[in-house]
Amino acid sequence: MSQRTLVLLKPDAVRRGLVGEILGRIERKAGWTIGALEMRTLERGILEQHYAEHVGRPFYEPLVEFMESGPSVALVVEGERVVEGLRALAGPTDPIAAAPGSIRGDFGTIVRENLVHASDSQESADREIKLFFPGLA
Ligand code: RTP
Ligand code: MG
Repeated sequence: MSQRTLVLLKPDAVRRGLVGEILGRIERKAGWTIGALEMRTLERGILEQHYAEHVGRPFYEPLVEFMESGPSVALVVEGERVVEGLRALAGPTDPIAAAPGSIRGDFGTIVRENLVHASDSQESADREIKLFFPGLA
């Protein structure tokens, strides 16, 4: 079933020069395509909406500060089961627990600086795509 999902390459991925590596992994999956892509430093307003579910948690404020610390790359990925597929490609939140072969497992060590975001459900994907790409049909 073809789906769309919202992916962010977080500021650590951009700072470390991993944009090409991560985009390459996504593009090489059979039939998956990048439908929209933009690089920009995310502002607090969009991050507050994006991470609304985490408001009040101890990691929330440092997470937002990290996310506004430099440019991110936002993209929409389209294709067969991309919502589940991008979560699998990213690996679990904690990079040390993530298997080698996943993006977080291969490149991360710190929970906060875990390189990528991928929508966790179709409902989240629809909401996040509207938030980051309001002009997209
Ligand atoms: P994401 O939303 O970024 O795709 O990641 P996720 O679903 O795997 O993780 P989530 O629970 O939604 O947490 C969002 C992001 O917050 C940071 N985080 N830090 N204990 C901590 O320090 C902590 N826990 C979460 C991570 O950057 C995580 O991706
Ligand atoms: Mg999440």
